[in-house]
Amino acid sequence: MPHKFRSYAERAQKHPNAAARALLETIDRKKSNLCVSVDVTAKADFLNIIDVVGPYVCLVKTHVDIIEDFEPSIIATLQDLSKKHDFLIFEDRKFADIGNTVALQYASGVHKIASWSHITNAHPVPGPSIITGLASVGKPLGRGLLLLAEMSTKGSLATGSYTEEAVKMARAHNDFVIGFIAQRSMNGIGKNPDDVEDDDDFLVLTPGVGLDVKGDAMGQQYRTPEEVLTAGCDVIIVGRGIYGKGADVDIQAVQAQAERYRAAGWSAYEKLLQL
Ligand code: S5P
Repeated sequence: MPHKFRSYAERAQKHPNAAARALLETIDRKKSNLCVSVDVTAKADFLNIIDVVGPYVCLVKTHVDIIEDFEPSIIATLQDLSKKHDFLIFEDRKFADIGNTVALQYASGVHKIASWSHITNAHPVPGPSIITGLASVGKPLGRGLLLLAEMSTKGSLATGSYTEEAVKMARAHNDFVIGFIAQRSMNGIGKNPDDVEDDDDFLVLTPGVGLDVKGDAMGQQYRTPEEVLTAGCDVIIVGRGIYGKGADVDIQAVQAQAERYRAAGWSAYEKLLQL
């Protein structure tokens, strides 16, 4: 049986994973299901954007490996901003290797992702050992993992039985896997709808969200916040729709767009609550 629509607050009370609970509580407290993806290459732009969007988001998504002038103090500042504005951090690392290697990539190197990123993600392509590897580092730290069960891009291979197997892998490791990068609700997928009560509570974080354009020149596809919330997604991930496409970042425009997307995501949620 599919779930009736549940509020973020209700889900927060019951969720067994600390990172998932923290995210659901933050969403409820800030009335924001918006995650801003800060895909810029200069340290100054990265930190300025985060400071300005901070009040409007539940989560900041990073690709720290694209920052040209990366230095460890960036992480300390990011953590200060996370406390100042009350948001969680999601390094979009998309791990995809054997367990031993991903454990090293997660814990070590220049970025030491596990030490500061509340949530990270992985491709399920290697099978369950990728979860075991990442959990060996992340679980003791109270982190949460998302599996990429679907992608937003044209021609994505993550469909059908691949998606279904990803959900089964997550269900078997739901002490560490808190949900998915996907385009719709993943609850109940791969279960027999006739004989199983659906007790899944996976978070679905959804990229490919834009209010003004339908895609880019490199295969990205956008839907509106209302479309993705209606499809059963929980968090909208927005990048260029908020920080723009040009080389120069217009910080006032960034703030206006963050507020616009927060309002759109939240009103889509409130509509569903009232159904
Ligand atoms: O299927 C996906 C998965 C991810 S995590 N499609 C995506 O676009 N992403 C990420 O979301 C991508 O790496 C980028 O950081 C962000 C979308 O950015 P935008 O500028 O297109 O909104």
